[in-house]
Amino acid sequence: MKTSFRWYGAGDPVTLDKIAQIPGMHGIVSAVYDVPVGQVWPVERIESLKAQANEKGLAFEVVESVPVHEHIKMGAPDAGELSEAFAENLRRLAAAGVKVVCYNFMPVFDWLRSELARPLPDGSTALAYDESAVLAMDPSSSELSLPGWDESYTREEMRALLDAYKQIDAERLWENLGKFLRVVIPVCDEAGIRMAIHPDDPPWSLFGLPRVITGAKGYERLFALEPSDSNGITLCTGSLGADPSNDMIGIINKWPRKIHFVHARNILITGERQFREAAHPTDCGSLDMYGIVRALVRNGFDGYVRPDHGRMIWGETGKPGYGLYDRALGAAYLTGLWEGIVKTL
Ligand code: DNO
Repeated sequence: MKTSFRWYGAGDPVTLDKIAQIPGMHGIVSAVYDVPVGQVWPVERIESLKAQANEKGLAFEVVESVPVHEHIKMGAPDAGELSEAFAENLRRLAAAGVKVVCYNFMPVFDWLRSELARPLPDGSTALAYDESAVLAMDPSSSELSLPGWDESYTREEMRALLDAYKQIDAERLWENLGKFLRVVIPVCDEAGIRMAIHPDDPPWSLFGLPRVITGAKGYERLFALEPSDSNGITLCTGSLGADPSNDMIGIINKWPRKIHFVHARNILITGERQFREAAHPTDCGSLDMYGIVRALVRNGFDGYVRPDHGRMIWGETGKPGYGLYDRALGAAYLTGLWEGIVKTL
């Protein structure tokens, strides 16, 4: 396991120095955040991220995310050109030593939550999701923008986008994903870099927008589109786990070579389509974190794992889900779990 930590760049209050002090930390997960979606990242910017990480003894081998332009997802006339630009980004990242690129194919919205800071009995706060509260929001309003998102739209842009997606059902989205992968996967194979699609979060459709990467059925179809192992996944336990019918251990056992990146986090399911995020250990939530990590170890997984969203604890303030303390505790828990499982195999 290569333990990794998401870093939002120079403005992130969680500095590289702090990340480097977490025991067992292999590297950072980051991105060039200020180049508009669809444009190629300047080589100097990629190199600078790498240099900053390396200077602190951290690797920079995972990018999260290279965002996929909405025109690619909706199959607009410039989708081919935009996919070529994405492929050029992959070549540049591979040349800088990046091994894995996380991306998603969710129309319009990335991950969604209804609350950023739900107070928990122990005085900490956590992100939470309640479907009725989400559906009560106006999708074209700024209420629906989350601080961890890679981009946000103006109200007008959002309306136009939602309108354009009325033509796109799940089948069309699959077709467009297939076209995109046919451009980028051969480039990955050649350059030695792997694509790791992030599951839809939550793993079901919302606001009439299709979501297709929601569990085993979706993975079956995804892998059939491009059988190369470069066409792989980010196993995000918290995203997939929001749907209790997702058997994550089964997914790991079935497709171990397709898992290039793991987002390990726990959630507590509090009702039908309701959950709140929890501390990482198994006993704190609804997911069998031990079983998941054990399945990874047993299948010889040797890829990148990052603790995912943490609660806000010890009075920390910052980007919801992306503070230092609870994610660092998560990293330490995962490292211990890993060591214990490996040594008793
Ligand atoms: C949420 C993250 C996602 C993820 C993207 C990948 O915290 O897991 O925003 O980065 O969906 O493209």
